[in-house]
Amino acid sequence: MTQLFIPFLVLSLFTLWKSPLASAENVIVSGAAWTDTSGNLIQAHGGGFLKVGSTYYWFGEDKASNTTLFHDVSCYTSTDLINWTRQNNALSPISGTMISTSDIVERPKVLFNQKNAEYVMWFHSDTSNYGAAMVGVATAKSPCGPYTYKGSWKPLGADSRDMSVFQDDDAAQTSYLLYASDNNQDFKIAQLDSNYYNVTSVVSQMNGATLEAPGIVKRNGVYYLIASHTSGWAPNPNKFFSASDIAGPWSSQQDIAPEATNTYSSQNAFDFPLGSNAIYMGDRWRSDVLGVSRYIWFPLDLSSGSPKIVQADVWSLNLAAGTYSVASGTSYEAESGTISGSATLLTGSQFSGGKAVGYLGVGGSVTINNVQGNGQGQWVALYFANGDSTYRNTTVSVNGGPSVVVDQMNTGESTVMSAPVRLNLRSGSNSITFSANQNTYAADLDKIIVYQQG
Ligand SMILES: *[C@@H]1O[C@H](CO)[C@@H](O)[C@H](O)[C@H]1NC(C)=O
Ligand SMILES: *[C@@H]1O[C@H](CO)[C@@H](O)[C@H](O)[C@H]1NC(C)=O
Ligand SMILES: *[C@@H]1O[C@H](CO)[C@@H](O)[C@H](O)[C@H]1NC(C)=O
Ligand SMILES: *[C@@H]1O[C@H](CO)[C@@H](O)[C@H](O)[C@H]1NC(C)=O
Ligand SMILES: [Ca+2]
Repeated sequence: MTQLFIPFLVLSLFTLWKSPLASAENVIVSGAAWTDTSGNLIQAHGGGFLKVGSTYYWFGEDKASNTTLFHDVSCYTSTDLINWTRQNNALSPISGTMISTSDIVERPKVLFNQKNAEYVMWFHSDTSNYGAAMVGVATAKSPCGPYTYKGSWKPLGADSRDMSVFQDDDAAQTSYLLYASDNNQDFKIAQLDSNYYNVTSVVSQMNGATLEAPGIVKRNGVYYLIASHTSGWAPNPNKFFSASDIAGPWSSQQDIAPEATNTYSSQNAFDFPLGSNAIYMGDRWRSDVLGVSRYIWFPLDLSSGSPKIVQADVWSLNLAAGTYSVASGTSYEAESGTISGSATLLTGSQFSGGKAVGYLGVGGSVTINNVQGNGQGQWVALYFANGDSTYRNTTVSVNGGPSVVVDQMNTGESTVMSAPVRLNLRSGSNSITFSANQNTYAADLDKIIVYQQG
């Protein structure tokens, strides 16, 4: 007994000692539940980002209430873009105004106005049925504020729904409002006045473009406009346009990711410069439970002159060098596992190895054996296809232990995409079982990729 007891005690102490470190992240894992340094889900949807000195600020919609109605604009700080600490709310509801708890405040973006040494927040300001189509502006003397609300209006008298702002790199730091106008039909770029309090004139207009969720990143003298089309909360293939002048002419639209992935099931929120490249920062909205919508961040590779998302399950940043690094892992095919119950081998060219396992759940499961672990907690990406129009989910059990549930977004039947789960694999061989004891069907499992990082 003593021989058994001591290793157990050592293991428990190790686990206890290990757990605070496990919550400190070094890597970006899109689609995981991102928590702040207090362990709470990060509530900063439709985000805006700003760097002040060596601190990064993330402003966004607090959707903890799961509704579209205005709760707060949150403010988080970080020195590494990975560990985020929640600060005071930057903007809170004011009853009797256009930013009450029965109104809409979305896509908050903040600019620093050098002339007035003032932070200016712009946001989509609307009524609950999105009928007002306005922008709102608020100002503060420090990045997180709290901000003083100045008002909401239709820029130059026209609609403005999904929007962002862009600050140019000229001496005057000329800035612009980018917005879906005229009932989301025309996309406009309007110059801001020198205070950043209002727009002065439209400098570029793309009629009938039906764009929303815009962002501009400028690299090497070229402006890249990234935006989605309009499909409500559902993702669509986001596009880019380029121009050597912000007034255009803009190139015709091109893809930033394979069309079938619908931008890896996300919508653009912000495009952050990183060296000669950028970071695509998007939202994977869950319209049914908005507060658990996930953040999808990927490197946006600009080396070819055409921004392309680099799909990376696990990746890291070197901010000082302005570079990123994509982790590689070890793949295990689902079809090589032990299939039981109603689970069935599927054949299809979309699958790695031409095969996947379907009918997981409702008595069907697959166990992937001999999965090498490092005993330190690590990320595992599940690659699957879900042909439904809604989410599925799968249970995951390691070495016969308790199951965790992983959400599986709709991908389309012929498109395989991944969702991450952090598993405690023991050092050496492990068996991982998918969908045992689950009374609904999971997505079709193609393979898993096991990463060393946790
Ligand atoms: C996040 O913070 C933890 C704890 O301070 C640290 O170990 C980790 O390296 C940080 N991540 C990055 C990317 O700096
Ligand atoms: C929002 O939905 C999530 C997921 O279902 C749930 O955990 C959370 O409690 C909900 N929040 C509120 C305020 O109901
Ligand atoms: C913004 O500017 C327009 C004219 O360009 C003006 O009509 C409008 O009143 C201004 N709005 C605010 C809030 O200053
Ligand atoms: C899993 O998905 C099914 C629908 O396929 C749903 O009924 C169930 O609530 C989901 N379970 C969890 C834990 O999300
Ligand atoms: Ca496969």
